Amino acid sequence: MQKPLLLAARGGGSAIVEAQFILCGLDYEVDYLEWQQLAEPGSRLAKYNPLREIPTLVLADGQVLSESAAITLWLGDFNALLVPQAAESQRVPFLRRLIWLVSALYPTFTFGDHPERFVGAAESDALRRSTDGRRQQLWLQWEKEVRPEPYLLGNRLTALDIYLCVMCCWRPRPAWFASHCPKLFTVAKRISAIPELQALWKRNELNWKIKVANS
Ligand SMILES: N[C@@H](CCC(=O)N[C@@H](CS)C(=O)NCC(=O)O)C(=O)O
Repeated sequence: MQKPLLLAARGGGSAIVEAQFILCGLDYEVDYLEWQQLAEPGSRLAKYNPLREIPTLVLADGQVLSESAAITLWLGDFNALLVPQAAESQRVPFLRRLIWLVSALYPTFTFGDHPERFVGAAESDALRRSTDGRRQQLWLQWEKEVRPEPYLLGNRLTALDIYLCVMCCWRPRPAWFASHCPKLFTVAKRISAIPELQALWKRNELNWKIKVANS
């Protein structure tokens, strides 16, 4: 059977999906695009996803699955390792937080990374600043609720831990998490140390950022 193809960019949200494939032991191929290629209308990403966002997964039968949460739930249909199933007590908090991550937190990057798509040049800096500030508030909200025992949902490693670990490397960066969200940061560090993920962090240049915050 043909393997699913993951369209990716180094250090981006595709690492959240790639880490899940690796931990679940599922076969896949990955195609890393350069960041500047993502916006190009003629890129190989645009062919599959008109939003031109990664992660975008091309399934063996040719169907396209974009959106990290959709991919996460789809993977959970094959392998329950990282996705609590209906009978598990973690199912509800998992779904709630997964959708919160992609509908409340991820969009702060959508608006802040490309403010020119949403506002005029004069407002661009303000939009980036306000979305950066909003994101910090959201992380602080989660920090209040979380008990890292040892993972975000207790003793059950889930895809939420992977999201956190990758997103911790993005603005406001690991040093901020270490000082403002120590519980979240503890979990991120724990995930960053998983042996099977070391090569992935390296090719995504995500590992050293965690180490810098540690030193
Ligand atoms: N809702 C999407 C968000 C994906 C997303 O924003 N990806 C970013 C990289 S981390 C991207 O592709 N940015 C390129 C662009 O917007 O031009 C998901 O959860 O997968």
